[in-house]
Amino acid sequence: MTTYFPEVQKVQYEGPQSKNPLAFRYYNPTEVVEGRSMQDWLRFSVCYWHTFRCNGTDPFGAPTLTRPWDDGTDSVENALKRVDVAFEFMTKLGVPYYCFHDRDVAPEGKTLRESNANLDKIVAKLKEAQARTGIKLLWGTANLFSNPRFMHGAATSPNADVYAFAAAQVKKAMEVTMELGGENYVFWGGREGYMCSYNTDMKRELDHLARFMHMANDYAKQIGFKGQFLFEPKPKEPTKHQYDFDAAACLNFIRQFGLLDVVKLNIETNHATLAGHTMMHELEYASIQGVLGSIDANTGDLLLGWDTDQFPTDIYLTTQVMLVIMKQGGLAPGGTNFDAKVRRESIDPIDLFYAHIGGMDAFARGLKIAAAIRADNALSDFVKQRYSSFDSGVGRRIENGTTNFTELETYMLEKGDAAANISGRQEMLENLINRYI
Ligand code: XUL
Ligand code: CO
Repeated sequence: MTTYFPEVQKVQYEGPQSKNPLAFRYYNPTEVVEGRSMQDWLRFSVCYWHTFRCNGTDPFGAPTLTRPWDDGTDSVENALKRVDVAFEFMTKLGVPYYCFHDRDVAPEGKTLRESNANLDKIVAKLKEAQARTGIKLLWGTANLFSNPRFMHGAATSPNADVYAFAAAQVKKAMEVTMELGGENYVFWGGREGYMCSYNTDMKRELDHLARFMHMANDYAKQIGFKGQFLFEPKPKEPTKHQYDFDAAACLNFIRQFGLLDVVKLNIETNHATLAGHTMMHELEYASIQGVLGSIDANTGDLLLGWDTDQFPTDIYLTTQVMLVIMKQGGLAPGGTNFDAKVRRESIDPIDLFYAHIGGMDAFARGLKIAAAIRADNALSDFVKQRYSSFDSGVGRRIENGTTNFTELETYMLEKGDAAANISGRQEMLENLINRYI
């Protein structure tokens, strides 16, 4: 069989002392952390779009990543060959999952019928490759943003025909996701938002989007698709006002339109930071409300203001992420999807391996560090103590709803002033985290 990465063997765990750049130093899939294997905690996934379709274009420059296996066409033949490339890459890397948009895996045709037929051809091959390698589909999704027909949005377009096209496309993408055993289905509202208030009926657009989600849910029930639906919050880029701005905006929409049992969130680091949040904030906010479903693992650049989708290598970041994920007992059926791309200057196929190995090792370290912090209750004891005034007396009555403003006033009139505050100890806690890192 042709090999597309002849210089790479199956990537092995060699331990922290290894200097081999094509080995894991921390990710040891079967190693048990808090009673669960690393692979089950982390559920890594490779994304098809950045890893196998990204060609290094940017707004100023032409493709730099010309792949030896790619003939430069968007043909079905090239797409079929790409399946072999993808499964060789993922097998050698040792990831259990992958994800795709419909248009990443198969070329769009001139009509919807032709596009669906193209997709069917590739899906048949993906199914074979999954059976052969044991690699599974974490999620599927539909690309409702690249084609010019979606310039005004998809489910929020003012053009009812575009809405119908988007519905048909999601219907098909959901069918193939189900056919491939996909465990989730993602909705990233690429152009579900707007650029200009003067030409926008925001109420109608949001109502239409809600109808879309209910129809998607009805169809999932109709065909027996059991995958978890996930919204992926993002504040801007491409539109100025994205309706799925952040976890809070998504949750408000989900609640307002009765979708709480239907949709959870797929939270992405670079999207969190574009919204002015930390990833840990977004994860915690979603998790405490029971809607943290999955993550897109990447990172932005501190100095650039757009979605750079870089591979995560920062141990503080991965530790913070894993602290929240472990607190909620894991992500399944979600996972850790590397929605990340190599820089356009990293032009060799082997750079795809370095990038993913680095990301996986960073997460494995984050997992182990978070587990050590948790084993010592290093943060949780402090936080518990910080709120202990709510464990008895007036605090207890506030929490269990057995007091009121009049009683609280009487209490404070008698006492005269609140008890003295205690230090938040931020610096001590930052030092403590450094001890574990
Ligand atoms: C875009 C983005 C998407 C979604 C899937 O910023 O993150 O690739 O993950 O549509
Ligand atoms: Co993403």
